[in-house]
Amino acid sequence: MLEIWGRPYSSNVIPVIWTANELGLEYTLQLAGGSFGKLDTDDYALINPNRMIPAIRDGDFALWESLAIVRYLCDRYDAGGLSPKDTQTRAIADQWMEWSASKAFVPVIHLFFATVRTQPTDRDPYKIATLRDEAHGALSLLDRHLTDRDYVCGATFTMADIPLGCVVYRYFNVDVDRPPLPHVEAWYQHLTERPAYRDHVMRHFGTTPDEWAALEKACASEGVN
Ligand SMILES: N[C@@H](CCC(=O)N[C@@H](CS)C(=O)NCC(=O)O)C(=O)O
Repeated sequence: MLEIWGRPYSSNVIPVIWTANELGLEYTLQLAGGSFGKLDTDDYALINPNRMIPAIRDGDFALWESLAIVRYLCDRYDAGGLSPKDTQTRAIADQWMEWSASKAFVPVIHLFFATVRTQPTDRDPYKIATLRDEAHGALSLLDRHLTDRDYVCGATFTMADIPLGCVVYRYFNVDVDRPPLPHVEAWYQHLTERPAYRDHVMRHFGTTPDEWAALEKACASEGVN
């Protein structure tokens, strides 16, 4: 059976868990990283020598790097569906997945840490506004792209929507004022209709250290560890 190693609240693990559920795959979640540890073990180094999450094991095959895992799962289990068959459509999917990691993820994750993971008394309004502007600037490009298409690759949902869908959930759910992004908002509404997105991406972040610790502990009921 497929094994996914990681924590279900971790930003790079969420796309992998969403993909597996979108594909209807059976898997076991092996809780690792953060308070679950295990990354320093010799056994884990055989799965991911970077000692980071996520990683998967599919039979004898091990793979790390979240977006490589998303591509692998879609290629192996839904070629021609979530993984577009047409070479140029596939290239466009790859382009936006790379762009998600290089341009959109970075300001949004920093904005997330500057808000959700920083106690209100320690938050820096200038830093938050700067990160919000950077995130908005990046996502404006996606907004223009989505002007005349429902999903990133066109009329249907593909793997290209997955990393960006995770980024956008965080952006839309941190406590900041946001300028409008009408086409991204419409696309996000489509994503919220997908059960796997609702169950595995639209999760409460935990806003205090205690709440966060409780969420981490609750993960144990979702995994085999
Ligand atoms: N580029 C890598 C980044 C992996 C990464 O940064 N993982 C973080 C969690 S999001 C990690 O392993 N941190 C150590 C930990 O959680 O204990 C990927 O996309 O898989």
